[in-house]
Amino acid sequence: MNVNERLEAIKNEAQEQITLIKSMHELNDAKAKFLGKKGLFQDVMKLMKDLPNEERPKFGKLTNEAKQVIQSYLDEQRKAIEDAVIKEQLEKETIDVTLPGKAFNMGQTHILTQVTEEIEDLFIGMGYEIMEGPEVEIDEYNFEKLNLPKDHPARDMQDTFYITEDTLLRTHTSPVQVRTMLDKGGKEPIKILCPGKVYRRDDDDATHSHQFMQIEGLVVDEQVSMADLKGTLLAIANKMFGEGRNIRLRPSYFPFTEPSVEVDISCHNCNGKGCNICKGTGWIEVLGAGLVNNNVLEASGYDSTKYQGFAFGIGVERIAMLKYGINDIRQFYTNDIRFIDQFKK
Ligand code: 2NL
Repeated sequence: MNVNERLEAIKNEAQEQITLIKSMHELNDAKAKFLGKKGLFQDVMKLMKDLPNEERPKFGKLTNEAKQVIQSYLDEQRKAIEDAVIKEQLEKETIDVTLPGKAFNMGQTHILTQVTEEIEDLFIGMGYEIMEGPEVEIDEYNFEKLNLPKDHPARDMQDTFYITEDTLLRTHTSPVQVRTMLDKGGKEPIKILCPGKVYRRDDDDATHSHQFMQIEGLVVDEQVSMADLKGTLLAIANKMFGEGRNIRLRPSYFPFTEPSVEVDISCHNCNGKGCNICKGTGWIEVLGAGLVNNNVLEASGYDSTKYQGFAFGIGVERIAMLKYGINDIRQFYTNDIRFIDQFKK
């Protein structure tokens, strides 16, 4: 075999083998085999000894060209292997967006917040504004301006926590309405809903709490009547206890309304037939309401010969207890996750 044939044979062998290589490790072995110090070219070098002097430069040139060709095979294959690795990695890392996601534990608003927001939604839909105010109030706004002067007997039922002689934890959200009436200066109509935390001196048990949540509503305008109040109460009944509920008004007394009523809703459990929830009566007492007492309107700057109003007060815990069959008001405040998680939407 002459030198040329030998070089051609090595190049062919290199091409054949290198193009089949799949790993860098094998590629390094191939490089050693073809181009290394103890590689195939050693044999070729031996052939050089037998060549006449004048042919040696030509032989050297051919040898170098052959080495370059083999190096280019190695380079190409290295590139091919690297590309294949990247391609495989990309395929492995493809995100299958159709796989189900990891479920994570979502919380939810407290059941009292849920009930409050449901009532807020109803009233926002009827054009009311949601108003909030301070929980630490002055006696004047919590009592005096609501027709509850000092030593009025109805103050007994609303004893509270006093900060000073004249500052106290509010016993209802009515002072928010008083503040609104004062802000409007007795001139503009009012349509507001006032949710919030209220306080009373009480001994806690299954149905009493010294702190609870209330939602009061107030409408003041010219030509407001008991009919407007009744329509509004019926809307609350149907929103909170389902379509088809009826209401019944019984005369009552609140210092801030005249006339005053207790509002019963036809039982959502037995539809009025009588059951253990409505104690056989078919009716459940859920809130108090009335037409705003003239003294209250006047005390906050409204001319009672021109303006009338209606107001109502809802106990949020009571609504939630009836709706969800909760038998102890203290459940709302213990922050027991087993209770709270029952009201996931
Ligand atoms: C109840 C009764 C009621 C009001 C609250 C009110 C507020 C103003 C004027 C007149 Cl500023 N009234 N609020 C009226 C009637 C009843 O709450 O049993 N709540 C749980």
